[in-house]
Amino acid sequence: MTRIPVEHPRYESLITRERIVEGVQIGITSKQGLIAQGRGETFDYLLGERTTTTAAYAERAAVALLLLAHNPIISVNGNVAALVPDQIVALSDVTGAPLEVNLFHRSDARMHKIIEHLSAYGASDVLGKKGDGSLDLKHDRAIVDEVGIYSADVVLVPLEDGDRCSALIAMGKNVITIDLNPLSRTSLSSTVSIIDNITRAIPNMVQFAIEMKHNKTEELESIVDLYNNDKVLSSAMYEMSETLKNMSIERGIEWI
Ligand code: PTJ
Repeated sequence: MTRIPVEHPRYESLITRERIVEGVQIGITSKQGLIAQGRGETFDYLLGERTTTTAAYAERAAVALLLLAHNPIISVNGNVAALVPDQIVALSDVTGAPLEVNLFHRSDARMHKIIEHLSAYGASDVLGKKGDGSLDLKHDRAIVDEVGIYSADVVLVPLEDGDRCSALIAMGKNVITIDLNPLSRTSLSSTVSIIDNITRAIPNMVQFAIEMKHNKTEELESIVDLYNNDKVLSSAMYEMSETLKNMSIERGIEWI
């Protein structure tokens, strides 16, 4: 890994890049995952590289859904495994939602390496290898475990590529997504759309889960009932336009 000095103004962003590159080098992240990360970075820049108030509101609602679920599951792909392996295992532990590896660029070798990688961070019984369930999709993300994603009532799908989210919604599930693009098919179709970088969203959710774990069922239900996903999407777009406006003004460019 290239040494990045902590004083570097782009430290967090550069370290994240190093993690994704390392993920490719050790065979857990796809090369396409690098491009996905680059796309995410652009939206994060527009968002001001911070968790907005409405993103935190969505993260709390997502945790409430996971804690209320009878059969929750957390889907993991190559980018998630490279960026937040420790925190995704922690979220699984605190919410009781198992992890299932589900890949767009699926191969036995990557499945195996990701499961090994998560196990090294303390995960046990990672699902995904069985592949005895099927979603209504024409690509390898259709391959799921019967006891996992297939039968889950609440699914957390970070860094999605779009159509799986719709397929899961069509099956009557509640779907939580983490995607920095508020206009992606994923964000537009999910139950709770978290418009935040996964590197901030998952640690935030771990903290919320620790705080909310002993809340009464009615308290969690009320968080979910009051949740408004359209507000989250429109607020993310507003925040992005405000960041652009403020940056323009700071740099002496007239905002018209
Ligand atoms: O590991 P695999 O084989 O399952 O492949 C995973 C990728 C991510 C390559 C695959 O799902 C893919 O191609 O995804 P897309 O279509 O590029 O979509 C990824 C979405 O996640 C985009 O809307 C990005 O803006 C967003 N994104 C990228 N990095 C982050 C992110 N959102 C939150 N945090 C990030 N770090």
